Amino acid sequence: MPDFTRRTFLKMSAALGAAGGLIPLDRLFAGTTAGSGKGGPVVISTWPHGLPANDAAWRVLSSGGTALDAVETGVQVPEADPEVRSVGYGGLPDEDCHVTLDACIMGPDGNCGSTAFVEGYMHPISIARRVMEDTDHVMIVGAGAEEFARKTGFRREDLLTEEARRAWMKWKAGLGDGDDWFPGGEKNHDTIGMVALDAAGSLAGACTTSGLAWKIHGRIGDSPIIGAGMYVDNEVGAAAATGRGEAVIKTCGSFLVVENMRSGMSPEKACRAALERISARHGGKADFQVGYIAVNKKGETGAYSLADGFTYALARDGKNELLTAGHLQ
Ligand code: SD4
Repeated sequence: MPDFTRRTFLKMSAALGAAGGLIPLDRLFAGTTAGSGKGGPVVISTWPHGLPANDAAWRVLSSGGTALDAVETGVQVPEADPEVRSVGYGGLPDEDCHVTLDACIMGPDGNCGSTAFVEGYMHPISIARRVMEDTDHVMIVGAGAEEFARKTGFRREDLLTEEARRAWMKWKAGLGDGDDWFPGGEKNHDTIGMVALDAAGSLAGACTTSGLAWKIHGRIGDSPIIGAGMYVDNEVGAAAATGRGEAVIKTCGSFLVVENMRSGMSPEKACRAALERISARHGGKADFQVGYIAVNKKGETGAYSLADGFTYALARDGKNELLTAGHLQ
């Protein structure tokens, strides 16, 4: 199981080259069966950090790997990137200055694993995968998850960067941003959710986050909750969420998106309809952001958000592009 360190991240970044750390996808796609605009392989993930994550996922898919390996490998990139302040290493801490991480993963066979409120391990997504594959449980959290990670060979490390500590001190002193869910999605909440369809037609998904900055110690969002932060049904499609986790949990967000696709909606319509559910509960004036991404069994993709400003990365057909989702409000 890959275990990235800051050093391997930096090496990987160097290997990826200058322009935003991206290998041109025409090279990555060379010799693969991609190219139809539909069907696999395809990878979709949230926010601009989805671009390098998609590149890593694509390398797995284009060498014949599975969607499950692709999404785990893909989301490890922002987990290891200290510049991404909402995922893994460098993530902003909670109100007591603890970096606590949440993640989940799900494969085409319907098996899934999850971990939450974990400190000191850079790759909660890989802990979640171990929970899925090495136990008959779905979710292991907190101190128990840290012990599980230690016993299964993960290395403990300090995830609080100097930059994140300084941001926390500023917030603590009342000079920083509040713990708002900024509608534009620019500030304190940029979970990576990723869903993929491989060349064999199998779906998988992963979601990993440090959650809301300055959250109450012990708070867990939607990201590690199967059916909320992410969901896969290999007969139908897969979806993942970003934004205000509480609103996503209350509506079983990713599950709802997949169920909407089951009833015949396109991925984009399915995302939009799930957001309408949230919006209606807030009188059409939700003052926070939620975004969904989705892929169906045919490889069609879509995304939508409550507020303006949700971007997502889509890799297929020789391109890895950052797109802006349509929005409800
Ligand atoms: C959470 N949904 O912890 C996560 C945060 C997030 O984009 O998505 N940020 O509620």
